[in-house]
Amino acid sequence: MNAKGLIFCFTVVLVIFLLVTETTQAHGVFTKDKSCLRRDVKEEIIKEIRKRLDILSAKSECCEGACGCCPPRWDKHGDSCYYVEKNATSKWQDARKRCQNMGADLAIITSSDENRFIANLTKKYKITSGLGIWFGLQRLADNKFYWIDGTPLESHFQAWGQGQPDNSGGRENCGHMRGLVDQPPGQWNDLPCSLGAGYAPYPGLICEKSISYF
Ligand SMILES: *[C@@H]1O[C@H](CO)[C@@H](O)[C@H](O)[C@H]1NC(C)=O
Ligand SMILES: *[C@@H]1O[C@H](CO)[C@@H](O)[C@H](O)[C@H]1NC(C)=O
Ligand SMILES: [Ca+2]
Repeated sequence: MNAKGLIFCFTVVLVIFLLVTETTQAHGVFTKDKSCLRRDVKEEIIKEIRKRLDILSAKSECCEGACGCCPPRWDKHGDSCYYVEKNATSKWQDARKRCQNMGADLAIITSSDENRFIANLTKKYKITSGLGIWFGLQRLADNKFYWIDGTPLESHFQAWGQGQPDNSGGRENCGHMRGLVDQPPGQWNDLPCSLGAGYAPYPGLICEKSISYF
């Protein structure tokens, strides 16, 4: 469990602790030596805790056993939420803006596990076109690839399709994951960051943001 998860779970424990303290003080329920609670009071406290736990668990229904939530229509993996959109935009930069408008950014893929998860999402959302989905990788002026958080791709996880990145025509500066016509799923390719109108349906996109803890 990560730090945010711990904080959430700690908060739950704290709420229960405060509840017990408050209830016991309100009723003046300690026996003479102040170490034991009377049985009837104990039962009352437990009943109250159950009631409040029910409210808490109703509020966190979306979490399914974990201490964190993704908004509806987003998919959870690790500490992130992912949003896939089909036929989104011909321009990588517009795809990025779209993600940012949702408090996210284009996805950064750091492991084969994450790549497999996203490849699975291309199946779930039926991303069939070879144009696939834009993600958060771009070639910068030094001719090297960087993730949008500034991490150089070099010596990190990569999943290029065969013969890629080929920088075809010398202007393929943006990264995408191919759709299901290119098997196996999950292969990366470099594409021009701005495709002509004739390319519709356009590449989709995948956004990523951190799980939210309430
Ligand atoms: C991807 O899907 C396969 C088949 O449904 C499943 O076994 C696997 O656990 C999934 N991988 C990830 C990383 O989600
Ligand atoms: C893709 O999006 C464009 C522009 O929004 C739209 O005109 C076109 O019909 C869409 N194509 C498909 C297959 O959804
Ligand atoms: Ca290419």
